[in-house]
Amino acid sequence: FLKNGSVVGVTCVPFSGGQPKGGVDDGPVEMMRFGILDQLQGMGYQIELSNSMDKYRSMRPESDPPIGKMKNPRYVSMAARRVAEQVQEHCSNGRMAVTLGGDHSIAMGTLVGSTAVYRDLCVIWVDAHADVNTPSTTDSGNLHGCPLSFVLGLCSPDDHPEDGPFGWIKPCVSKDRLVYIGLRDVDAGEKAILREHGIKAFSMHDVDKHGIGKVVEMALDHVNKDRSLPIHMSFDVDALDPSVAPATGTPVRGGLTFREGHYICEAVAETGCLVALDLVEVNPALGDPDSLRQTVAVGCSLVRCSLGETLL
Ligand code: 6HN
Ligand code: MN
Ligand code: MN
Ligand code: MN
Repeated sequence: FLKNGSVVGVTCVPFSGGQPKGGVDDGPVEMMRFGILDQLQGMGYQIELSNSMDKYRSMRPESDPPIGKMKNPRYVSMAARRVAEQVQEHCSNGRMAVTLGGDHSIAMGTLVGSTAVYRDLCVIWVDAHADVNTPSTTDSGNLHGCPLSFVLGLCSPDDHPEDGPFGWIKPCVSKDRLVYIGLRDVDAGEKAILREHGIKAFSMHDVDKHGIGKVVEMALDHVNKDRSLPIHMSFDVDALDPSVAPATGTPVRGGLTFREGHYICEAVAETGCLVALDLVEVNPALGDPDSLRQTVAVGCSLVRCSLGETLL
């Protein structure tokens, strides 16, 4: 695995424009306050921190009317574009890119950034949701439910015109290099997309049926048979059961246990192929101080495990 002294490039993205609830923009600062950087240093990593905390808030355009159903399209685009630059910068310098969100719309940026350097990478998306709505299929208009449709190239030209705010996003993730774990709240339009494009997904039903060990093995076999391709894992904390991670904007019952979530991270760490990790949707404003502390703690713990903390 990554040796002592390897560098982790951390990007903090205090951004909430991809969904309506305030507070998720405080996810990164709370994880920092909880000591995530010291913890990673304690594991032997060197930290390179993108100096970005304030930039995202000041980026909000004065006027950002919806485009079709999409809410805050310009703001989401500008933030994601900056994330892309920062992640690309980390990856091109051989750092493991760790991005702390923020809502999940920022993954448009993390994936554009990581794939610019690692063209053959595969994506493991751990989430209660599929986040593959297009600007047409979305019911909510919240762009945190849409990042994958942009990077997979699934949007129609009308939804995603060259001269629109997202024109800078070209297809960069291939359908057969994406796999989901943890799904249990997938919109009808998203189910149609997954079926039509044959995108592999392991739902909570599969986790119950096969157990998490087998599911992760099948997921890795699907996208990374020889365990030789770089991996980008995008971990939405709402993949965990709300009893484990209560402080998040779109909780769904029946999620991953504490151990199942950590097992995924450990198994990915064990491959030695992880090059980019997103940890998103921690919202410290939701729930009582205990839920907040618990959710921030579990977020940090998932990051550490993905970087090998619990491997012997
Ligand atoms: N997330 N499918 C719903 C929507 O609004 O499109 C929920 C999306 C949740 C997104 O949790 O990152
Ligand atoms: Mn989610
Ligand atoms: Mn839904
Ligand atoms: Mn998500």
